Amino acid sequence: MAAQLPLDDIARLADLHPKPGHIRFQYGTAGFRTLGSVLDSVLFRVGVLAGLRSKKLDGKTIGVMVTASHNPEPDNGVKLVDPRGEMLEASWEAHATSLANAASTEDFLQAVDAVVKNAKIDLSKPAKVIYARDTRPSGPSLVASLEDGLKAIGAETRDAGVTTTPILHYLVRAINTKGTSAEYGDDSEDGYFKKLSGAFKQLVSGKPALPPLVVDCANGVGANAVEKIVPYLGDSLTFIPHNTATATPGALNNACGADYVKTTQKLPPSLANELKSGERGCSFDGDADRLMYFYIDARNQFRMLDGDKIAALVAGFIVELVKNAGLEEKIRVGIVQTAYANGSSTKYLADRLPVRCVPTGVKHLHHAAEHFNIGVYFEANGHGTVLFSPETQGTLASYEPSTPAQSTALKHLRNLVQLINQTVGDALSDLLLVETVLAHKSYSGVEWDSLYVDLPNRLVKVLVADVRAFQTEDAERRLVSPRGLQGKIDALVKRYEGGRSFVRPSGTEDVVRVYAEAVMKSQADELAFRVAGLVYDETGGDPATRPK
Ligand code: G16
Repeated sequence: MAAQLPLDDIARLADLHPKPGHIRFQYGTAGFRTLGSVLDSVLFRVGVLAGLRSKKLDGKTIGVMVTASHNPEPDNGVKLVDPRGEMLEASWEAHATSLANAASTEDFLQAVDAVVKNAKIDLSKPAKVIYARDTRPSGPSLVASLEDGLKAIGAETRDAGVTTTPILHYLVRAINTKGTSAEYGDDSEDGYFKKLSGAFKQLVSGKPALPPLVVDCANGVGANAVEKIVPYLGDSLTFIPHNTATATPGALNNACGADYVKTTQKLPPSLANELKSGERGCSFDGDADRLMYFYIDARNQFRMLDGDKIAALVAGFIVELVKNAGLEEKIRVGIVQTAYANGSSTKYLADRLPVRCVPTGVKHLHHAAEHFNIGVYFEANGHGTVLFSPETQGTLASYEPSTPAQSTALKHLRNLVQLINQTVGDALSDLLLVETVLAHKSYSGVEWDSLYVDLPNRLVKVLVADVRAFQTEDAERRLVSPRGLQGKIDALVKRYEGGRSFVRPSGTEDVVRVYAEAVMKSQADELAFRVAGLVYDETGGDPATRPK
């Protein structure tokens, strides 16, 4: 007889985690994300879903990360990680949303049954799930709800404890590739730190040591990762960690971290006296999957080096290595960006490499990057990585260089494959990548920054009555609804030299985002606020939240 769902177990435990009646949950850009206090039922149901996903994939291990990343401390969230360490396959997002919104236990059982039937899940298969959480105060109780869900579906579980999102992604891939030709690394934090630090030390060996690096850990879980990797790095790199108060209530992402730096285009106040002219630093976000760099220029001004600048730095370095290795004809390097990429970065990169624009969200960038032999993807917010296709990794492994220069470049490329966390954006791995390039090029922030000059830009949020009224096309560069609004934006943009602006609904917050750029800062600011005004006037909202 075919295996059946353990309906009694599921029902009994589901009764302990009722859905709040008034909320509709949506599996969005980065999973479910909202106030931690309303997520109990969602976590239970995600536990059940993770078990089903594993069964569907023949017992491969699925990851579950409990985090709300850059969002404020009271928020929390949860996302699923597929066996290769990637974001959950898009077709399962609808299953996640339907399970999360079932009104009662009975409805939930029906929704689970529908997923089993729709996805043709063989329930006799094993279910294996690994999970982790960031440092948010709501984490422990949400993990307990998740564990109930995993128990209800009978999953075999592994608790990875408090760790970064990219380490959880790494662990998922390491577990699922163990003993195969695609083995990714030892499935432990120790394995992760050894892999990254080993490759980094090889890459910078013989190069003059860079000055110590100030790291703003956003008072989040990245602080733990930075502390742990220090002994592995030895004297190859010195960190000066800041904002490491993971246990201080309210400190997480508060006036610090990658999102603060990107959105305010300012140094976190806590670093005000830390950096002198010419010195560089960087910021992680709350779960350490984003990285922003910055430095203080000769006039003592803060200068930001965002995801676009990281993409330009890294892509240039990789292209050079590919050429020096004599692999230009075999390996095609490409870039993936979103509409948020600064117009100057797109121009700089498109003059040198193929560039693709996709909608916001790592899953979109990641999949587009897989189409290149080496795909470099970074969102302007600092979320990104580099993917080496399996064929390219094979080419790098088997290629026989004909000169010492080719041999050196090849060795560096092979080490980059080890250094870079290819499952997802990883602040720590990306930091080591950036430091590698700076060491090779003998660049300070100044030379790096001068690759191209950013167009002044501004990002603002608008609180509207219904975010779902906003729909986009053309990789989120144009609105299709509310009808008529895009025409008004176009008319406004035309009046600004070098003007560009777009409007999109956030997938992680209940807001609409407005981006604008122009040749002058005052014009970029004005354009952003005028477009925000159009959005506000079109849809209405709480007058207290009118963009100022
Ligand atoms: C998540 C996604 C990113 C996205 C960001 C903001 O990041 O993984 O791809 O850029 O949200 O998305 P939105 O503008 O739709 O709110 P994170 O670091 O919060 O997980």
